[in-house]
Amino acid sequence: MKKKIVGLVLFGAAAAMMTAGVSAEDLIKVGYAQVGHESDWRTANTQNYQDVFSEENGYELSLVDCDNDNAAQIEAVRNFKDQDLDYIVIAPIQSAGWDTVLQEVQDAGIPVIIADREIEADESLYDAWVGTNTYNEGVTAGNWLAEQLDGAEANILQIEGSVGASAAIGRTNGFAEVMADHSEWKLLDSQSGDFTQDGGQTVMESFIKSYEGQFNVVICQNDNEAYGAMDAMDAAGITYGVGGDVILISYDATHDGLQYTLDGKFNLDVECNPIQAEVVKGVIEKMVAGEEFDKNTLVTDEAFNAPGITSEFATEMTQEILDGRAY
Ligand code: GZL
Ligand code: ZN
Repeated sequence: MKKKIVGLVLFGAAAAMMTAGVSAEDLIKVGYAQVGHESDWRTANTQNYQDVFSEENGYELSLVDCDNDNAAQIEAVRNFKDQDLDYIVIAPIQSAGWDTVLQEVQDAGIPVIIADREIEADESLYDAWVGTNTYNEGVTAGNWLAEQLDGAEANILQIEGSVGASAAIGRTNGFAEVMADHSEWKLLDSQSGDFTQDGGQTVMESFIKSYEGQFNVVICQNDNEAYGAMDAMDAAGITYGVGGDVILISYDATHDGLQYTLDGKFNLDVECNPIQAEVVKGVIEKMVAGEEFDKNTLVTDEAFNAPGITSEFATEMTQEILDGRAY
């Protein structure tokens, strides 16, 4: 009889725990050193992490917005280590400079997942990577342009992302690989707009001063830069998009970017999918369970071009696609 009662009492306590949700100390503590708040892409990525790594899902998320400041990001990771969090996720502002702090974290026995972008550190210094292939995104943009120009000349201006960011390096190098096959293309200039709308506008204004009337292609390495470039071209009376004098290519395919693509203001928007937190959570769950997990998981992308354009490298944008997007 006694055993039964004890059983009931224990069961009751466990049930109470369950209904009250897991207790604070049972939450899995995840640190996320986020790039910053430079773009709509980043906002969508941050919201996605906050939705997925919630207390209801059993997590305590410490998200630090590192404001595009590399030193602040390294410090945030060091602080995560000192707080002895369970897992550390890093979306690296810069590709370089990670070896020392990653070694410290590894010595402290905390698993590290590199997310979104890439780093130049040896892969033995982190446990997993979840992100997109921005080199391929650049190749896609190049292949689409070659297909559409079909041998016609291109005088190209490029607004790059943040200096030293793998997303900028990848897109620049991927596009350059295709450009190398086209002697009829000329890259007039390529400067960083730091993935921001102000940066895109400032760089485009300076480009217009130097190259007005000489360019027929503008490539912006994210949608927010493209919004700035559009403002600068509007102010200078330069037409762009379908039927315009300038082909406008962007990256990210955020909601507003795809709206501009649907409207024919963007000729092409190459997707870079920010909805990555579920994949990262899947890796952490395997780590928690002591199960095998993939070292590298690619989050797939596609590309969208304006209606009326057929392409082997991009999907024709429609209202249905826009309405069905997660971000
Ligand atoms: C790409 C991501 C880039 C986006 C920008 O993976 O890191 O950073 O393209 C964002 O919009 O600022
Ligand atoms: Zn060619």
